[in-house]
Amino acid sequence: MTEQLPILYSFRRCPYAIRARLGLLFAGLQVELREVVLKDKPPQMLAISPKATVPVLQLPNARVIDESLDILLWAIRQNDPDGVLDSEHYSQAKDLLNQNDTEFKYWLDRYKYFERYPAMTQTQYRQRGEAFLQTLEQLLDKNTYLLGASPSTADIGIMPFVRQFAHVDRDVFYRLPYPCVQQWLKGWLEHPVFVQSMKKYQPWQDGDTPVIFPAQ
Ligand SMILES: N[C@@H](CCC(=O)N[C@@H](CS)C(=O)NCC(=O)O)C(=O)O
Repeated sequence: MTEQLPILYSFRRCPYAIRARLGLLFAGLQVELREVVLKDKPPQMLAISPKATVPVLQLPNARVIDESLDILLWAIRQNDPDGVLDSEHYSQAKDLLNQNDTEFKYWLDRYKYFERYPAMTQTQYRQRGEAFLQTLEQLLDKNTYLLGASPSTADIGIMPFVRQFAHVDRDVFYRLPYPCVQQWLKGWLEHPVFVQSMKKYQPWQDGDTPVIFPAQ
């Protein structure tokens, strides 16, 4: 009998979903992946998580985890061969993740969708977001990864958002005075785990053959 896998509702480009997929990959866990179209979310996902955001993880025991950070932590608490939980630095990681998910994400959305927020110019929004990049730059000036020589929850949880910030305008981003952040992001974009996390899947439909992520 095949073991029942957790089900992950995901959206390829969503930074929160990328965070969750990275967590699962670092933990070496497999899930059944259901790629979601945000404008047409499957009723099966809405039934278990009415707040209707991705990612959502449904465990075989029916428990539902619908916050990306909780999915990341759940995964690496099962198995953490690379020591990404790094408990010695976890409270620092938590602070950074909190800054990312509140302040940085706030300015990132405005920088990316500046037409919807006419109160300030796109450049002003970008400059507000850069305050967080400065914090990251100081950390990365000391270490290859945010909190040390190897990736931690902070790197995994934050890199998808810095990627999104950079991709608003790559030329502008790579001209900013944050060489360590630029180097760190480039390293992540080429990292085999990140590359694996970005594999493309067709949107899920009820009755499809289950997609196992990562494939064996
Ligand atoms: N706090 C949530 C936020 C997740 C989130 O906002 N995801 C976005 C996509 S990036 C979403 O699903 N938005 C709902 C929509 O676009 O309909 C988490 O960490 O999982």
